Amino acid sequence: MNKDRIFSAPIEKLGDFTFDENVAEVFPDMIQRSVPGYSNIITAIGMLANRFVTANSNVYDLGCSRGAATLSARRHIQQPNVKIIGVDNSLPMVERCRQHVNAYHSDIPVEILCDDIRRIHIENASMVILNFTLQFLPQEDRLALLHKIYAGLNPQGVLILSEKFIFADERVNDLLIDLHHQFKRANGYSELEVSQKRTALENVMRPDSVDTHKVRLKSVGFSHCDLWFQCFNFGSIVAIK
Ligand code: GEK
Repeated sequence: MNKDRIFSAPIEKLGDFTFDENVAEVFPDMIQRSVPGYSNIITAIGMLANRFVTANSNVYDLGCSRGAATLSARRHIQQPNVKIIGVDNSLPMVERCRQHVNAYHSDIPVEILCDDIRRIHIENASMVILNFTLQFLPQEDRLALLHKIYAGLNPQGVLILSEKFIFADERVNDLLIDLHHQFKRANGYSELEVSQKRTALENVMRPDSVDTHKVRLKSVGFSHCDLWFQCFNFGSIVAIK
């Protein structure tokens, strides 16, 4: 696996973080070393796919990157006539995702679209995965996307929404941010890497609180929703139509 060294040397003009060729190349290493609980969530997405995906339905993986969640879901789906649609607007990610997905044999077809998740149509879905993607949309676009997901889900369909969170209690918020940085340091990132990445992400990634997510999910109509996983300031919410 190619190692993420993107922010290891001082960068004079630190621009906004983008999912370009360099990031796509090292992405599996980057996300594994940066997101606490990432592997647990990927594993659980397989378990949830096994429970929720129904025959003759679609599964959407929105912001699929290199396809980790798609592959985990595909490995565990038992129902016939299911199709998985992965979507990402980064061409370098999409190219690697298609290669990666094709490297494994399965009877379940996967289509990887290079498109903006705000533009695609969602229909006949039994499962929609937003694994660390919603946080990259402008805050004003999040509600409309969730409305579209809700409308495209079948009754009893599930949305898995994994995000970085902020916390209203400042003391707790600072503690969890600090523990996240300690996690990154323990995974071999230097102080410089942690701080340059944080600056690059400042304008690009705007986390919401768990409460904000829950209120929004209820407002679009989800009957049931709650946090099913948390590690420091990262976690995942399950919402059922
Ligand atoms: C995983 N889910 O490994 N339309 C389409 N794609 C987008 C958009 C958009 N508007 N905005 C961002 N992306 C993956 C990890 S990464 C999370 C998801 C992270 C894409 C972007 O190109 C990137 O590939 C992905 O969302 C976010 O389970 O890097 O922290």
